[in-house]
Amino acid sequence: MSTVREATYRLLRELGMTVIFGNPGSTELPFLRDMPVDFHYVLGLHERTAAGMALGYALGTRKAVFVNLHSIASAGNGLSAIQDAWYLHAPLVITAGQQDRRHLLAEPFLASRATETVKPYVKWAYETLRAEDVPASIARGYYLAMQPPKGPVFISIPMDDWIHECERVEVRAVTQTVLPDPSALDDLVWAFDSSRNPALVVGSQIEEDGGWDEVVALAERLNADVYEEPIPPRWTFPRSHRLFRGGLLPAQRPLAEQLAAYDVVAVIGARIFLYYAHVPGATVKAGTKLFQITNSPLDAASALAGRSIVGNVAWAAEYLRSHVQGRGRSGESATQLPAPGQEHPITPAYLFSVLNRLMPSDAVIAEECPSSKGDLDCWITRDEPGSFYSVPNGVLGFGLPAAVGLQMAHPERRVVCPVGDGSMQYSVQALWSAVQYKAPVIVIVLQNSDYSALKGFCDFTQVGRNVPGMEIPGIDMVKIAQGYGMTAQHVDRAEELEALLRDAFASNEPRLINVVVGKGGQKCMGMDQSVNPPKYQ
Ligand SMILES: Cc1ncc(C[n+]2csc(CCOP(=O)(O)OP(=O)(O)O)c2C)c(N)n1
Repeated sequence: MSTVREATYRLLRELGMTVIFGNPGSTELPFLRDMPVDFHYVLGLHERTAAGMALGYALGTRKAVFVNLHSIASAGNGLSAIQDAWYLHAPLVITAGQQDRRHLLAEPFLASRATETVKPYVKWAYETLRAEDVPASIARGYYLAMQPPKGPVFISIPMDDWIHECERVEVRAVTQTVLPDPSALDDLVWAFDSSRNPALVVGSQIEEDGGWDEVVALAERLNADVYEEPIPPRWTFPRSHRLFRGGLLPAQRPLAEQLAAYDVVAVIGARIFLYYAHVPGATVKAGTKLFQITNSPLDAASALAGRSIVGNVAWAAEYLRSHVQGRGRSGESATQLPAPGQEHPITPAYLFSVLNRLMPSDAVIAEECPSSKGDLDCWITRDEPGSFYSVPNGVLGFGLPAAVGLQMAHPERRVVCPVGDGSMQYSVQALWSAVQYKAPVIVIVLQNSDYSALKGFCDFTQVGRNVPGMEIPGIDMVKIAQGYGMTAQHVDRAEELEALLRDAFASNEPRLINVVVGKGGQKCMGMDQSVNPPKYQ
């Protein structure tokens, strides 16, 4: 027999979860005391940051990560990162302390209803009924978190549980690959073989299932045009590939128009479809045969049209590649955009074109720059797997902690975080963690001193500009970063930008560069008024 605490550390070690991201409080201290020396505790000064770094670390390592939050206090503060993990299918095993169960009924200070609070955004929310169930609950949470579609689980643990006696829990082998139905894939093979003009839509689950190479090989065998899913939280196809056609627009009618020329469309590893503005229209043009391959039964059930095939995306792509007939294609060369010039104020397009030229080819981008997304999409090319991550469900605060967690997961790659001056404020404390844990992330703040994306949405939907809370003047990002101990620089002249970026890449330290850019928001997620957006007035 051992204590619950000892049995838990043994289990965590055997499950490979020896890096713990957290923010502590009184209800976690009985667990955290005398942490074994082979464990590494990563402190986030705010729970959005702690859970957000864990999310980045889970995405980078492709393994489950253990998070220890503080009762309802932390579960509430960390909820936006938990929902990011839900939408990104990131396996987080999140625990939080509960008050001592011996006086819980009397609602003591810090009594927690955290399980009810997080429930919609986790695969399992549980409070241990008996102290000796703690290790077995964590083991169950781990297996569930790792089962595709992966995702977060949440376990609330009363603080008196850790000192009880319990049996050790044996780690079991639980397989994680669920194969799609070959007869359903044969129907898609037949559809491809009889198609005039097929297209693929690639989505984030390709990376989850490790299917990058298989999907590229399938696209090349079909010689099919390839589109990225709308508002992609990951890029899952080489951007400079001859078959790559860019991203789909996140609204019904314009998206259907983008796909109108194709008679067979296979959506691989994405939802059908993620929309933003409501622009009524068909999902795809009548007559287009639509298929979805997804590792998520939920996404299959909620698809708006088409035939859904549930199972491992990499396996499906390899099956399709080896069964479809190869197709030819007459050569076309991609049109080259003229390089953006130096202007004052600096344009996001210029910033990204210079960054793209200077970044190592394996650098990783964790992006959160709402109104500059379009420019980033145009000018940043990444051709390697695991190179791009972005906000999965529009809740800001994702980018910076994700970048720090990704950098910890990839010490050999450089992580760059282009982030809006507004977005930065939702999780700014991650700067401190980057410094303390020597994660050499390069943070590029796009300072336009307003919420440009929201102003753009005002124009797009004809709400008008008479809306409060759109300006954010007077933030000194350099001083804030320096206050957290980070080297930081400010630039507002285009001709000075390149030298600063070169210097950041040459150094092996975390760095913040605050770039004053022009106001954005001329388009709404790549869309202008020609798509007939809704009017809210
Ligand atoms: C947590 C959260 N709060 C508020 C919003 C609404 N929102 C969407 S875009 C945006 C502006 C962000 O500003 P910034 O990062 O400076 O980017 P910009 O729009 O200027 O490009 C806001 C506040 C949100 N999506 N998430």
